[in-house]
Amino acid sequence: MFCFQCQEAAKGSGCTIQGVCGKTSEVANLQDLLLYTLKGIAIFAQRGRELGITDPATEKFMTGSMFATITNANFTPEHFTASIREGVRLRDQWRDRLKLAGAEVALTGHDAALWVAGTDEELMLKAQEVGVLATEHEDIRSLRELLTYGLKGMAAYMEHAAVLGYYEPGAQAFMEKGLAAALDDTLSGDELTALVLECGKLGVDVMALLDRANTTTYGNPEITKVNIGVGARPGILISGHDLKDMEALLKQTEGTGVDVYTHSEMLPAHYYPAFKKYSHFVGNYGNAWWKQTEEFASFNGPILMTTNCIVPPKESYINRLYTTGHTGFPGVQHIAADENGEKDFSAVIEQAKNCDAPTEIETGEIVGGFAHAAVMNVADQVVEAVQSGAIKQFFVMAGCDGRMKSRNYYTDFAAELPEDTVILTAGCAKYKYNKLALGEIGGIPRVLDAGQCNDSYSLVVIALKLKEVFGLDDINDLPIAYNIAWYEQKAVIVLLALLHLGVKNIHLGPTLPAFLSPNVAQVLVDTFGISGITTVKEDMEHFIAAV
Ligand code: FSO
Ligand code: SF4
Repeated sequence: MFCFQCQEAAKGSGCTIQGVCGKTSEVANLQDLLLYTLKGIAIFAQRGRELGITDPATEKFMTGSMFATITNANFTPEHFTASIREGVRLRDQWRDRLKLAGAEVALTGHDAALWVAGTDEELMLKAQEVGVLATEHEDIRSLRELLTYGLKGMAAYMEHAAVLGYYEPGAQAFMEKGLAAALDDTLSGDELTALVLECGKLGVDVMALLDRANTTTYGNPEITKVNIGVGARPGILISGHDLKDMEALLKQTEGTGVDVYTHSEMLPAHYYPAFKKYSHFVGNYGNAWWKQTEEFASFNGPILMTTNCIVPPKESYINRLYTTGHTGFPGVQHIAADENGEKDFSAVIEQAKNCDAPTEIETGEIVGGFAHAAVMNVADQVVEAVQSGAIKQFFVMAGCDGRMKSRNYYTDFAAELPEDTVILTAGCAKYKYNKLALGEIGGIPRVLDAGQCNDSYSLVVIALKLKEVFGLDDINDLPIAYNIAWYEQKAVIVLLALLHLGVKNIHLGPTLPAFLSPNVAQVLVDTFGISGITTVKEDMEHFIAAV
């Protein structure tokens, strides 16, 4: 295996024996082959679209399969073997369809368009030929993977929007174009770079789409205090990002005597009006994804993982763990949707009834819900605070949390920020500082949490609004600094989206992606002023001097 798609890639270069995330070599290889299969489908689907032929089943398969290969989403070999076989079937169906239409297809002679799925053993052998390292040129490899990881993040957000009935045909078309391009040996580095930047544009479109899907379905997030203590009744803990699963679980648990708590990236569900009406929606339990092995143990009740990030479970709670959607882990019960997309969580609820109430690990409240609509409601207050000098600078510290000790930088950075600064956050990165007593400025909390990582879109809407209010020509003239933490591929699409919007001088940590070759990293430095992090002191001086 060779995988370097996340921030925790072994030795900062790539996992080769087993993933730091717990992914086996077998699963890593099968994920590579699934990606290759998707690229094969893309060769035909892209051409089909040009001719006006589309296939919803292929589109669903493509986004779902991309999502399943994201870090910490699915660890089940059988899932990937079945997906590869289904992918080859869809590809062949496309080939026949286009042949019938008399269409000429570029790259049709490529092995990805032709290979035949044999036995499981043959799939494993094939998988070893088609991984990341099959692209020999370091910069082309880097650009192909940067594009692929951006597409994976985009697929995750497309999927969340799709379950709520929202689609963006342009994003699907780009998914096909991008995947096919990642196979195309005739493309130059410049052409691939252009595709990477185009991916950022589609990233903005897809985040806007998901924002529309979420707010239309569940209302605009409101400024909300969330309980971090526990109640006396048994509970179900729900994690991940899927708000439709959240809604179904709340509905199905109503009146059962079982409470519902959020973990990690599901915390922002508390901010939506549609979920506030449930009195058994008690609070948020614990912290970011990587703390789950301790926190799931002490929760005592069942846990539902709707998306990544899953950590290989401990024996103490594996029998209480459930996956749904595109997540999976060997030996963990999976709840699939029926043909109408509905899910039955009764097994989870029945188990919860026989469990102890959660063990309390902390008490108090945290505040969030500062997505664009809520911030617009207090826009006058914010603008006045900036004009009076009460708020001197904003720091976007969105992104991800993770296991590495070096991420304590973000806690220290938040704690050391001057008192006339405000942190804008989204994603699980917030857990590094959302329980610090950072206070308020004239009633505005110094940490404004917009929501999940996809709600980074809200931060951009806020920045664009401030630019308008202050009559500025360039988003970079605002007193906003970007000190972003990344972990997995959704952060890649968020980053590409920010670059597309013209945001410059983003600091990215705790380390720069292993998949950026020195030359590709240099392009990002030269064009966008991207840099890594240094020490809190040095970075702080740099940021403060910049306003
Ligand atoms: Fe975090 Fe995991 Fe939301 Fe990611 S829980 S790391 S970027 O899946 O998606 O922020
Ligand atoms: Fe390693 Fe990250 Fe890949 Fe897991 S996802 S194998 S930790 S690089």
